[in-house]
Amino acid sequence: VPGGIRPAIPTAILAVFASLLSGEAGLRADPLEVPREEFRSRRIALVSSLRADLPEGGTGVAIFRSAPAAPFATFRQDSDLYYLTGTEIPGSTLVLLFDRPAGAKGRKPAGKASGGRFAEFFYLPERDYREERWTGPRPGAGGLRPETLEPDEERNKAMQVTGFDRPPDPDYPPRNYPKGPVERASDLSAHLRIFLRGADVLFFAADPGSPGEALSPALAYLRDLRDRFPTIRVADPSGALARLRMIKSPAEIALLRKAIAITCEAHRDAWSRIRSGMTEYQIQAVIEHRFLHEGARRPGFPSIVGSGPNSCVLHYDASARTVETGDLVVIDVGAEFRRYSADVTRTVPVGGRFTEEQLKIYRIVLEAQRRAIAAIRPGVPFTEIHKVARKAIEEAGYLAYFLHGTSHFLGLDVHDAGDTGAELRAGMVLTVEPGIYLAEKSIGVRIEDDVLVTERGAEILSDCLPRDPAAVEMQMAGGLGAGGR
Ligand SMILES: [Mn+2]
Repeated sequence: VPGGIRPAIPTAILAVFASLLSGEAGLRADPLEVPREEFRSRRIALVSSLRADLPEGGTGVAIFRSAPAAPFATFRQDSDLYYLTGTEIPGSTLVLLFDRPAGAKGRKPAGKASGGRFAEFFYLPERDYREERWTGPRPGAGGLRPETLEPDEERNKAMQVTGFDRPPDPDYPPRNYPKGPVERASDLSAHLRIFLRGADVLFFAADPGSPGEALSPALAYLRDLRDRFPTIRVADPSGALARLRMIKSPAEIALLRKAIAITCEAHRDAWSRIRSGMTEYQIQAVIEHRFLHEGARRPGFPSIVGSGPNSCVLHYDASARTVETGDLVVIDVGAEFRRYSADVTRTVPVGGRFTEEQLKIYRIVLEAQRRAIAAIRPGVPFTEIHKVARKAIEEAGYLAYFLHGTSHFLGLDVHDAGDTGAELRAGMVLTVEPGIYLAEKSIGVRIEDDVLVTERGAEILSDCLPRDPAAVEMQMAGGLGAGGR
C-alpha cells in the first residue's frame, strides 16, 4: 500500500464511528445520494439558460407540474420535475421567477445571460391524514406562524426534506409577491395571477399531441392559463432542460453505473438458467428478481425477452413463448435504480451454442457496434454513430434488416431527454444498439451497450457483460464467474 494512503484509513474509520454515534449513519455516507445542493444548481443553470429568451429588463415565470397521481400504480414523478427537485411528491408544482437586467447584454460574460434575479417556489399539497393512512406520510406545505410570519413546524420540515430551505431574499421578489420557498398548492392559482401579471414570458412545456387526440392535462392547463393571461408570450423550456439533462453529473453517472451493474448481474443470472422448455416469462422473472433483490425499484421499461420468431419483434414484451434449443433469445432489459435506467441487450442461444448462420449475423452486428463505439468522442455529431453502424451493416449486405436507430440518450428516462442534433460531449451517456432481424429465419440479433462519452473517447459502462460470442457461450456454460468477460 503506498504510504500516502495509510493515514487516511484511520480517519475514515473514525468518521464512520462518529456518524454512527450521532445517529446519522448512512445519511451522508451514501455515495449514491445526489447532493441536495446539486438540484438547486440545476434550477439556477436552467434559469441562466431561459433568461436568454427574455427581453432586456423582462421577467420570466417557469412552471413545472407533477405527474398525475396514479391510483393502483407506483407513483413516478415527471422526469423534468424530478431532475429539478429530486422529489417524488404527487400534486407538487415548481415555479421559478426570474428577470433579465436591462442593458445586461454588454456586461454578460461569454454569452451567458447571467446576473439577473431569481426566486423559487415549491408548491406542496396540504397533508391529508386520512389519505396518509393508506399511502404513508408526506411532507406538507404547512403555513406561517400568525404572530411572527415565520414558517411553522410543518413548513420548516418540508423545507428541510425538499431542499427548498433558503429563507426568501428580502429584495426579490418584489413586495406583495409570495415569498416562498415552500408554498401551499391551494394558493398556486391566486399566486399565478401575481406572477403572470408582471411577467413577459411564461415557460411551460406541453406536448401539442396529434390532431383529434384528447387534450392532455398539460395542454388543458396551458389553455386555461392563456385564457386568464391572454397577452403573455408562452415559450417551451423543454429544449433548454434537455440540453442540461443530456450532460450527466458525477452523481448521475454513479447512479447509472449502479443500474447497469444490476442489469449485468440479471443478464448473467438469466443466461445460466436458460434451458429448452423454459418460458420467456420465467426468464423475465429471473431477471426482474435480481433487479428487486439489488434495490432497483422497477424495470426502466417493459422487459423484452424475445425468443425464436419473437427475437425479430423489436418491442416484444408479451413473454409468452416456450423457448427451444436452437432459438436465439433477445434479452433487452434495464434496471431502474433511484430513477436512473440501464438499457442493455444481449442475444443468446438456447442450448448454449450459436449455429453457424446465427454466428454470421451476430458477428456483423458486433462489428457494427464495435465501429460505432470506436467513433464516439467529443466533437463528433450524435448522428454520426448511427451512420457508422449503418455503413458496417450495409457493407455486409443487411441494411434492409436494420430497422431502428443506433443510439438514444440514457438517464432518468430510458429514452432520455437530449439534443440528438448536437455534437457529443463528455458526460453524455447513450446506448449503442445495432441489430439485424431476419424474420423469415427467426434470427433476430441486437447487441446494446451503455456508453459514457469521456474527454478522450468512450467508456463502455456495461462492459461487465460479455458480448464476444465465444465469451457469451462460455458464460452460459458457467465457465465465467461473476464479472467475467
Ligand atoms: Mn435501448
